[in-house]
Amino acid sequence: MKITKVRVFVTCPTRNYVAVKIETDEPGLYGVGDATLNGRELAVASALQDHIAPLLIGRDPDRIEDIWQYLFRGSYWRGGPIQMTALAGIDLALWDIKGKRAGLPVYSLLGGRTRDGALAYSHAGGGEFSEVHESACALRERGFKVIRVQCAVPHAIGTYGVGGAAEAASATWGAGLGGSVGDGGPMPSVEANWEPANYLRVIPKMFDYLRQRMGDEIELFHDVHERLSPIQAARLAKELEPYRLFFLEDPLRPEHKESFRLVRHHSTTPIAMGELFHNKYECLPLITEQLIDYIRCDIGHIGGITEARKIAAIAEPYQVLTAWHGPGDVGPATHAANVHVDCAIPNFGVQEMVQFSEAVHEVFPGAPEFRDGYLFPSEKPGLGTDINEAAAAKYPYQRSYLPTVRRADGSVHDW
Ligand code: CS2
Ligand code: MG
Repeated sequence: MKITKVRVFVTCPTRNYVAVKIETDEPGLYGVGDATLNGRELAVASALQDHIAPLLIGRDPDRIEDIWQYLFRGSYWRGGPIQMTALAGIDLALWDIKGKRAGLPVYSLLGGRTRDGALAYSHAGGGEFSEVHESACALRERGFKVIRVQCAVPHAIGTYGVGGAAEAASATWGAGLGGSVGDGGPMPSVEANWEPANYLRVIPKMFDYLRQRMGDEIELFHDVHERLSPIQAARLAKELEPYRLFFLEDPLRPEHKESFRLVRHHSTTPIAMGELFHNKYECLPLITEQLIDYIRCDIGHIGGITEARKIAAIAEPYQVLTAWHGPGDVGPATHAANVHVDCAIPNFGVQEMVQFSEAVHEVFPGAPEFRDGYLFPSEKPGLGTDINEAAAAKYPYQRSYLPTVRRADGSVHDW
């Protein structure tokens, strides 16, 4: 069997997605992968169509690991989000082909089910604690047993995880920093006047408010989003101990791996990290030193299923569980890959999910099913997702960027 065509799609149903379709010389046999990288979609699309696609024509799609090694090491310049997202798209499409060829869902190719479904979580947020509480209760009503909670930060204009806040901030600050980019596209939205001290004061109060009203049974956690210094993260993790978080996510920037030792030294709050790593090597110290409890890589940014199952295997003996990244800015094929891997490994922890819009479901049918707090992989051969090319063509790319953050003094901070 041979790869005959590699086609790349950039489409914007609700938000931009990049998809890759690998066609073969077996009539009707193709695979679809997701290669979406929020804010750098066109760079990944170019890496795929201008550099990687020509290298794949004529190769045997069955040789997934060989193609992975060839694309990861053969380019010499290895790693990084753009190349690893492109590689993930290819990898997912190849696993999709292999499953279709075998007549088996991908979880079966990976060794078969280790669980009926994957415990899922979604995002609750709000400006005020009462809004976060209302949002969390709505998710609990829908069956979620694990919920991420984010609230506004006093004096900040816009806050991560509080819908629409960053846009509001850019209305105030974006214009002040130049309202549009070179081709007239929208300036990245700006969260402004964000101060760690204000953040560190409000988060323990939010959990106190929620625990008093929701009790101890519901599993709650929070995403720091890489915004704290090591000692600030250690302080927050320690102060949150009484609220028994499921985990505290991304306390530090990915460049500060050694500093996780400081956080670990000061607190028993479970720690999660990983969405900003781009391959198994970047995860190693946090896993082998047991500095984290959950590895949260994004399967769509670390090179796909082939790499994810290795990361899970590395983590198993260290009792680190998986919690693959699953936000709205990776496509349904990555979400499907998440759940196939979740249901075929022994050390699964929890799976992030989002509710896709009707437009996304139209372009990319087959996202995993959510029932009573759990996600279930498709039983169809392959990943179970697809691309509706005609629908994709209805939604052309729209320039957009991730928000940025500035401190009170106007300096850049981590979003
Ligand atoms: C977040 C992401 O879901 C999460 O854990 O960290 O939503 C992240 O902000 C986006 O993927 C960035 O594009
Ligand atoms: Mg996160």
